[in-house]
Amino acid sequence: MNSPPHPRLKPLPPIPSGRICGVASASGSLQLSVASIARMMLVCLTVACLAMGVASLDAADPAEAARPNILFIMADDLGFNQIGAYGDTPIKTPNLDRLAKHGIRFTQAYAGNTVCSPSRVSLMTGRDGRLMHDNSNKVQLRDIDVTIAHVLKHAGYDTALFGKYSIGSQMGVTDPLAMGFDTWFGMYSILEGHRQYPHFLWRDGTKIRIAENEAGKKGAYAQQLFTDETIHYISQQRDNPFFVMLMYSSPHAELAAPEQYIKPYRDQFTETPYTGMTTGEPADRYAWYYPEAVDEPRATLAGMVTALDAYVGRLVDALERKGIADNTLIVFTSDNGPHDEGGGDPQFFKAAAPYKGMKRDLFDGGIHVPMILHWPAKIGNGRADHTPWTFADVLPTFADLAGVSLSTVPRAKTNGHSIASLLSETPRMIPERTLYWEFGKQAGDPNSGIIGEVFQAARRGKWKAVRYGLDQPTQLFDLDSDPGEEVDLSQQHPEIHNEFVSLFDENRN
Ligand SMILES: [Ca+2]
Repeated sequence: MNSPPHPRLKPLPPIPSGRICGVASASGSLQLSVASIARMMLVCLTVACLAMGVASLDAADPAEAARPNILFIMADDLGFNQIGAYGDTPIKTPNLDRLAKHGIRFTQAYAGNTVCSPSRVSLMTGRDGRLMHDNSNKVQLRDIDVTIAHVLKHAGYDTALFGKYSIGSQMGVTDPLAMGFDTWFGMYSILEGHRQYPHFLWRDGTKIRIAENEAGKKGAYAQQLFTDETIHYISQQRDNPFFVMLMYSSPHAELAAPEQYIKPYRDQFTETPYTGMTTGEPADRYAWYYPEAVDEPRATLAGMVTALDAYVGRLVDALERKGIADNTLIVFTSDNGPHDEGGGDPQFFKAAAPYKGMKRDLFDGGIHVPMILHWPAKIGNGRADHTPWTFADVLPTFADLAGVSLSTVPRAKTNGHSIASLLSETPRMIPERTLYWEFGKQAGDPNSGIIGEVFQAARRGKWKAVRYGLDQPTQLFDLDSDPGEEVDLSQQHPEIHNEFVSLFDENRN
C-alpha cells in the first residue's frame, strides 16, 4: 500500500507457511512496554490462527489477475425506498440508479440488524444473531474477532476504512488498525457519527482538528471529506487489489447537508420545522442527541441522500479515470432502516415501503435494505435478483472473491454463506437457508445500556416470523403475498409456526 505502515497494530503481511511467530519480534521496537508485548502477543495469535489460510493462498496465484478491487459503500439509516432504483421516491439518485441498472439490484437483501452497531459487527465478522456475542447497540468488536479486513489483508489486499466506525471499544485494541485495516479516516464512536460538520475526525488513531467547522462555521461536510479521502486513496493505488469500506454517516440524524443539495428540494414539501433543544423543550424523544433546529427537515433529508448519490458518482468517475472501474466491485447498501429522529419523517417519504416499521423494528422496514452490486467485468447486463441474504454473507462472499478458504481460518466463525455464485452472467442459486435476527432493545434512551426487550425475527423462503419480546406470541407472515407483514398466519400454518418458535427458543442469544 502507498500509505506508510502504521507503527502500531498494523496487520502483518502474508507469511510463508510453516513460520508462525518470528516476524513480530524481529521487527519489534527496542523499547518494549508491557502494552507493546501484549500487542505483539495479539499479533502472534492473529498470525497463528490465520497462518493456515495464508498458506492456502500461495497456490492461488492463477486467480490473482481476476480478483476484483472491492469498494463497499454503506449509508446510515437509509430506507429501502429512499433511492430511485427501489421504488417511488421524490428523492433524486441518478448515480445509484445507474449502478443498479447496470449491476445487480438485490430486492431481498437484509442488514445485520436494525440499528448501527450490531448490524456493523455482523457485517465485519460474518455472523448473524445466532453467533453474535451481543445483539444490542452496545456491541463492539472484540480483539479476538476476525474481520473482513483481516481476511482480505491476508489475501494480499490493501485495506482501508473511511467514515463511521463506531464498533471499537478501545483505541489501539479494537480500532480499525487493530481489526485489519491498513489505514482509516473518520469517526470512531457512535456519538461522533451524529455530527455532520464535526469539529474533529481521526486519522490512523490520531485526532485531527477540522478547523472549517470551528467557531460556529460549517465548512467541511463529513460525507464529502470521506469521499475525498476515498478518491485520494484510490488514486494512489498501484499493484495490489484494494478493499475499501466507505461508511457514510448519512442520512442518519443530525439532518444537515450542503446548501447545493438541499436547494432543489426547497418548497417541494410541506415542512414542519424541527426545533431540537432550542425552545427549552425537546422536540422529540431523542432531541438531546440532535439539539440544533432544522427549518426544513424534509428538504434537508432529501438533500442528504442526493448528496450521497453525487459522491457515489464522483467515486465512479475516479475509478474510471484510473482505468480500474471494470474489475472493481462496488457495493452500495444501508446498515438499517430509516429513522424518525432529529426531524426525520419516514412516513412522509414512505422510506421503508412496501415494508412495515423502521429503525429498531425487526419487521422488514427495519432490516430490509437496498443492495446494489456493480461489477462490469462479471455482470455485463443489469438485472434484479430476488435471493434473500444478509450482511453475515458478505465476509464469506468477499473471501470467495479473494480466493481465501475460510475453512482454514477457524477463528472466523462465520455462519454466513457466500453468494459469489450469483455474481455472474450465468448465476447459480444458493441453497435455501433460515436467516435470523435478534435485537436487544435498550430501555428508555437508546444508549441506556440496559436491555429492555428482546426481539427476534427469522426468514426461510417466503416465510417470515417475528417475536416482539420473549413472552410475546410469534407471528408468521407470507412475504410473497404480504410483504407488509399485516396478516398473521400462525393459526393457519401451525407446523411452520412451531418450527420458528423452536428456532427462537433455541437461539435466543
Ligand atoms: Ca444506522
